[in-house]
Amino acid sequence: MVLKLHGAPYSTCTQRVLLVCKELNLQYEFVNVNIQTGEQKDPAYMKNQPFGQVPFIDDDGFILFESRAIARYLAQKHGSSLIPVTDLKKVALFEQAASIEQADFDPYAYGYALEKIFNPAMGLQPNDAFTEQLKGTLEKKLQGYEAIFAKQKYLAGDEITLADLFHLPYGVLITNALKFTGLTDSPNIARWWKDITARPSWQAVGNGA
Ligand SMILES: N[C@@H](CCC(=O)N[C@@H](CS)C(=O)NCC(=O)O)C(=O)O
Repeated sequence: MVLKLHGAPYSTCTQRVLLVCKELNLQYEFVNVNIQTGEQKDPAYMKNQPFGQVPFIDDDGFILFESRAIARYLAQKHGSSLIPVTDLKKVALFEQAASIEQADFDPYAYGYALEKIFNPAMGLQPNDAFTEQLKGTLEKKLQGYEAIFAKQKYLAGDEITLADLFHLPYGVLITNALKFTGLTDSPNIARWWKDITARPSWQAVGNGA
């Protein structure tokens, strides 16, 4: 049975999985979940995603949620070099890179987007002091990225991995919608960012495929 991806096309977490489906050239059926009307909170939906969020996959009856876990599962299942599995040191460097994204990038990029995009869309006022703090912390964290990219092409070494791709949905959102310059104004980060945003997989997802 073809892989089913339950998600919302413009949700960043769904995009993270779509991107990997495109990278791997997978056949999949997209099952649209209307998060505007709260379909993700239906009890039937929550049997598959107990937190009432998108996305989840149904791979021939195997249900999996959490966008990064789905990406890792699909990449490993299809033997992709986007996730190293045999060389212990490469695996460790990949885990380091994946942790950087989740600890040093996502909380601040997501928080910034929440305060300035998602909350205002629901009629909530952004907390300006908190927003500045999130943005400032993200800029500071990116100095660490600049130091890493002065020595290597990608976050886990000289080969691209899922850890790089995981940055795309929120990185592009804050760059485009909030004119955040942290991913484009330092030479080595800018080189990395240009490289990963130009990938055909992201071009397809960013254009709504
Ligand atoms: N850590 C989860 C986060 C999932 C998540 O936050 N999904 C958002 C869309 S990006 C969502 O479903 N929002 C609607 C809601 O929470 O009701 C993942 O990566 O899959």
